[in-house]
Amino acid sequence: MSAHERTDGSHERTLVLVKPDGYRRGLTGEVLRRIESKGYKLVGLKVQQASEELLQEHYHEHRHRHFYPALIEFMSSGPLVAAVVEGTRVVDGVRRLIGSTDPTDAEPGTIRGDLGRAWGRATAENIVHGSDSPHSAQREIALWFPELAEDAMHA
Ligand code: DAT
Ligand code: MG
Repeated sequence: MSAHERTDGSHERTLVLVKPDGYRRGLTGEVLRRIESKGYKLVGLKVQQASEELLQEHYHEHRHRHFYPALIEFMSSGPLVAAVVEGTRVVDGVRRLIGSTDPTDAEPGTIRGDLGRAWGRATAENIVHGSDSPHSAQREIALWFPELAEDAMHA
């Protein structure tokens, strides 16, 4: 956590992934548009094919869940877009923009509610990931953007 976060929280950061389904469907711009239009700032952005090793680290907490093998396969199924987004209370704010995990249940108005649906597969394909806490965000940013994690440590 940087000195700025301790005082006013304006430098809070979160990790966003436009998952392979979102990227394939051409929804990257729409997802980022919603996040930017809300007023948050993009501070890191890249397209990449994630390695299984990276995805296993990223989803470590889910490694014993029934959907885990399908989740890793899905997340490996094509390029995705990784972004670091900054702003006061951005972790919570982005989670609210994204909506709940199951895209059928996600409220209309949210990214998953408006753009996602169930496809009857073993893992939910729900377009986007957002870190679930500032602690998770720090861990995930270090995985996906080691160059920015370095910045934060020196800030
Ligand atoms: P979220 O992505 O909303 O933070 P999570 O961290 O609990 O949700 O799970 C990670 C991903 O795993 C989620 O985006 C989709 C998939 N997933 C989670 N729970 C699932 C379930 N019960 N059935 C199928 N896929 C699931
Ligand atoms: Mg999660």
